[in-house]
Amino acid sequence: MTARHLLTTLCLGLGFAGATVQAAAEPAPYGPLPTRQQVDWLRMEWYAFVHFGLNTYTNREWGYGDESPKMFTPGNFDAEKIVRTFKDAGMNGMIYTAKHHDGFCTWPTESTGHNITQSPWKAGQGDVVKEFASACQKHDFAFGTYLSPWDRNCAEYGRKGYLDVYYKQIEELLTQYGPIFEIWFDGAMGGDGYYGGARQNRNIGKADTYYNYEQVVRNIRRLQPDCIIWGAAERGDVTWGGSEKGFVKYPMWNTRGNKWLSLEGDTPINHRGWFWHPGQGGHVKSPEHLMDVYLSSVGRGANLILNLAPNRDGQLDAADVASLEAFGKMRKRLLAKDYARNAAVKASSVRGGDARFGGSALTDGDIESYWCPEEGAATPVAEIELPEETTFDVIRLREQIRLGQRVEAFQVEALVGGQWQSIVEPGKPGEVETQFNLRGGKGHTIGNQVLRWLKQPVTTKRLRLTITRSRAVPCISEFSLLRMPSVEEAQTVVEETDADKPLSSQGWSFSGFAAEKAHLAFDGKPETMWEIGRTPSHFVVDMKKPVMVSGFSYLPRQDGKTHGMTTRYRIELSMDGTNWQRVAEDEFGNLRANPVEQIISFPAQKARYFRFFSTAALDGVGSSVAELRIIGK
Ligand code: FUL
Repeated sequence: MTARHLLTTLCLGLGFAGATVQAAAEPAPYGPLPTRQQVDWLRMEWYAFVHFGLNTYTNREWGYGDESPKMFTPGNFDAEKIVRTFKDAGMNGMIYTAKHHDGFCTWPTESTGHNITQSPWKAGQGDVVKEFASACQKHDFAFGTYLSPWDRNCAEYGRKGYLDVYYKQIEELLTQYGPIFEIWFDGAMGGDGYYGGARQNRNIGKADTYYNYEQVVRNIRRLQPDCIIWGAAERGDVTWGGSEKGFVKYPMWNTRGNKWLSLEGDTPINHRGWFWHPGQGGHVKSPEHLMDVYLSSVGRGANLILNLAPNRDGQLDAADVASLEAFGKMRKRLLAKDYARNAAVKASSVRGGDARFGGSALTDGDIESYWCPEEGAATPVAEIELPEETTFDVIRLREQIRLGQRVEAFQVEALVGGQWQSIVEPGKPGEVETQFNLRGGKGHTIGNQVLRWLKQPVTTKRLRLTITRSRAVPCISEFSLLRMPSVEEAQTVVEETDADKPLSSQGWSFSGFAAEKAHLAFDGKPETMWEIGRTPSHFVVDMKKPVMVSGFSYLPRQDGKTHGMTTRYRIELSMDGTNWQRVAEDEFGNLRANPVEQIISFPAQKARYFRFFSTAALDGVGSSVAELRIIGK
């Protein structure tokens, strides 16, 4: 790092704090911490719930347990089509009710005869769990399952005998269908039911004791350590959001007692209920309502599970799908452009004066880096300066939850007409939002993320974020400015997105082998090349500032010759040009026959320097690159 660069970094990172150069240690974790799995889970944001079983055929929400499996005849069930619908909408997984309270198992279980082998569908050879699990795996989509503890069919329910049945079911689901990202242990317990013909009311007492959730959780951790456990009398990782309307209360703490326990907001997309019901078409929730649900679950720091129920034919309801698609587009459009990205930030206080904890972490798009003031800084302020006057109406903040949840209240102000105006009022102790997000909500907790929809759009160049109350020194990873689209706007193509794209090479410099020719690989002209008479060889690109790099493209020579085409490459990234990290290494196959652009992506990483190695090439000793593009944002 040159002296000038060091100075620039410090000025940007520390702003008016002024500081000496020293490395400060990360702040000590505070309170209960999430597991790695809980952090990964929170980043999934939202996924689908699928209620589909015998209730689909009886127009009921809870089956009694005496329904005939013969009714289950979803002639046009197409798991892949359903999964694609979810994925296209931007969802990140699905959870299927493998067994609901009626006890009907939709996979060929050995635990009970009341299962799918008794259904005429696929001549008793069907397995809904398997079809969903395989479709999810094929489409790289997370798959989870709901297995009702309450079983109104089983004769042994309420007695010890049922536990063997239930544990067997858990084991089958967790060992025969690949990775399960989440398993639901519903809270509805005991009551009247068929119970093998007894038609009784069965009370199980304390669910935690009867099901022995302690042991259940231990078994699941053994079978699938990455599986998130929902419910299980709060012995799991996640618990109920508190309403089946989809919102969670705000402020929202992921900490309950001395445990990290996140919330999941759950709701069906259709007002008629969790299962499909005849004539439900007119009862679908509107895309605007779904946005409210989203802002009031994900936007309060929880996750959202949104139910879509297949009909008797096995297909999703057209009206449900239309609303999901419209909402999915709104969400994508909302998140597509962060108007604060790369904005300059001056922080009133920075931990140990270390640029690593400087304010610029708020706008760097890197969810891991964070702004951290000095311990004891009472109400630290980060001032954000946008390159130009910008209009927005949604503010998003994220905490670095790896270190625990800390912030109790924050305020956002904007400089409008020379006056500082409060656009998110700081929350006061005791205030609670108990319903859907109302525009103009206050700034309480942050957690994984908080989305605040302003009363009206604001146009400004300068903003101020103040952490007004925090349980420990705040660690804020992101500050974003977004714009809420209307349903209609969201239908149109998103033009300005923050999606990864080839970066402009303007101002970049090069070093390494034949460095003077390296710019020819970035000039947009395939006929001019970086070329060198040796392999392995490499060149280094200095992008002049850290960017998030997530891939690159390589265009082999297009002049009809093949020698020098790189057949093995390696990519390394660095922040300082000295310490390198390998991010990709592989082969470019079939270039001789088909010398087309090769596009490679890897997990996004912040870097200022990019190093391209040609470690093997075609026909001889040399290497060449007609065009290379670095992809990122
Ligand atoms: C509840 C159940 O009783 C409902 O039928 C539904 O499955 C919902 C997701 O959970 O507790």
